[in-house]
Amino acid sequence: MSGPDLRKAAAARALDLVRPGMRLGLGTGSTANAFVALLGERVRAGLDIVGVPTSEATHAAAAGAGIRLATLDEVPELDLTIDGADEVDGRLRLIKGGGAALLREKIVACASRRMVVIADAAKRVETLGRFPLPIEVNPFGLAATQLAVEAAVARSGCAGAVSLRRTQAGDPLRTDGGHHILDAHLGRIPDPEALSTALWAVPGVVEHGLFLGIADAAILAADRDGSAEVT
Ligand code: ABF
Repeated sequence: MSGPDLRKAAAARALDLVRPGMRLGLGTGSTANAFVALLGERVRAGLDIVGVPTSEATHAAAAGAGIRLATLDEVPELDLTIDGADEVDGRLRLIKGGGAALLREKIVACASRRMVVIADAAKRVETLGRFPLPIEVNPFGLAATQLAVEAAVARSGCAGAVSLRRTQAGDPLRTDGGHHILDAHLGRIPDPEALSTALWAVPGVVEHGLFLGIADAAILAADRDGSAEVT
């Protein structure tokens, strides 16, 4: 099975969790997009829910699918958020932010009673860190913040380079919130909680892509002899 088929299988299973009247956080990325597309079909068939998107891209996709949308200010308490991830470990700790939407994703997930991850089972890892950790930073004092992030990374037992994410045109990437992203290429993160605490202590860090104690469940789809095994 192809990656898109696996993502769609995970998204379809997540749809089973949706009940009429729910206030839903809508994630970002291709797997979350698959969920939004399937949810849109249900909505057009009469399901009444309201969605809070985690990015401008998801806002556009969900609006195009006919989903009724609200801001988190209008609906500050959500029942369920469905979102993708870049890595998930055995304790449901995540790396997110490959799509540069981590800040809104974390705010929305934390405003939800439940957060469920949907992903290709290839995202499951023993130890977080093979995927570069995205760190969202304020543009002011970027060079100083990068140095402080590098020191925080080293203090928390990690090693590796930290780089500024750029667009294809070579410009520093801007998130929906107008911030930049530093990617920490660490290989492995032996103590995610220590790294999280160390990064939060850096003034220019707006948020980081370690989601610790936030996800309640993960729906992972793997290829089993040509069909999707969803667990
Ligand atoms: C978002 O999309 C991000 O937090 C994560 O970086 C990414 C996963 O994308 P995909 O589902 O396309 O693999 O959930």
